Amino acid sequence: MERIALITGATSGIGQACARRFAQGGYNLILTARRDDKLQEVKQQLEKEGVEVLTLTFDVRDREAAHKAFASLPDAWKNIDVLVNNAGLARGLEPEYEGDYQDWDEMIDTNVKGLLTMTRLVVPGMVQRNKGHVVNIGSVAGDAAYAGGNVYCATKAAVKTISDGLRIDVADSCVRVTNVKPGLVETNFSNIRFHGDEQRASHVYDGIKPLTGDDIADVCFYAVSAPAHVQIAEVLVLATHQASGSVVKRNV
Ligand code: NDP
Ligand code: 8X3
Repeated sequence: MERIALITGATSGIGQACARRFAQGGYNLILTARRDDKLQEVKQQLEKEGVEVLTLTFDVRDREAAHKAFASLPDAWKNIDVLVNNAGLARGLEPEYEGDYQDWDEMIDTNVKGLLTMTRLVVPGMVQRNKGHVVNIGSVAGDAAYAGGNVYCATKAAVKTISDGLRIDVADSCVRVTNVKPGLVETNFSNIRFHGDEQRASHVYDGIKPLTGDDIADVCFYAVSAPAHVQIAEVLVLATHQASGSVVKRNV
């Protein structure tokens, strides 16, 4: 069996780009997300390129479904070399004191608790085999809050701390942990953030050339491909005219 990468949120954006990049790099793939039709499209496309792809359709917020999906893997596919914890989202940009409870729950349950569930499922095998790499998709949003970012920023700050904690807990093994922190990446992210308001979403990238999912996938693959003694702990990746979560120079 070739090396195996499990990528969550592989139906769109950064996760789908990671699927393509790891496929090019010779990995077989376990791809997960909620939308089965999209997962099958991605699988069919990659299989044309000679990669073996297994899909698991579940919501990372549903811990029981995640456990069942993982348990359903054939034994050979349980030896996961790379876990890309990518599934995640932002909802809204309201001031914290006007935030929507449902939006908050969705972000915390997906970005924090979903990521933890996948870590809890996959990493024991990595530690046992003394081999593996966890790539957590954090964000520049986790470095400092920006206006209206409140809870989303907090979830990404949690991803940083969770990554740091895991790195400590696996330091006596050969398992490595990388927190990749992108800035503005043009994906479906802003459509989801603004509940399908495409007009509002498109303005997020006005006057700036944003990053692409492929840019982030390249960074994830680079971190995983580093020599075994090199642990790229954290990478902040910004578009050239973005300086931080709240400083973006447009129409430069
Ligand atoms: P997209 O909306 O394009 O992709 C999000 C992916 O996550 C989809 O495949 C979606 O699949 C999956 N997903 C969302 N919720 C769940 C869930 N509950 N269970 C399973 N899968 C889920 O956004 P991006 O590619 O931009 O986002 C990917 C990650 O990158 C997120 O963690 C995001 O916070 C982070 N990020 C994004 C940045 C950006 O500017 N775009 C910048 C920094 C970080 P499905 O709907 O089929 O379940
Ligand atoms: C996504 C980047 O700046 O929209 O994490 O929060 S940002």
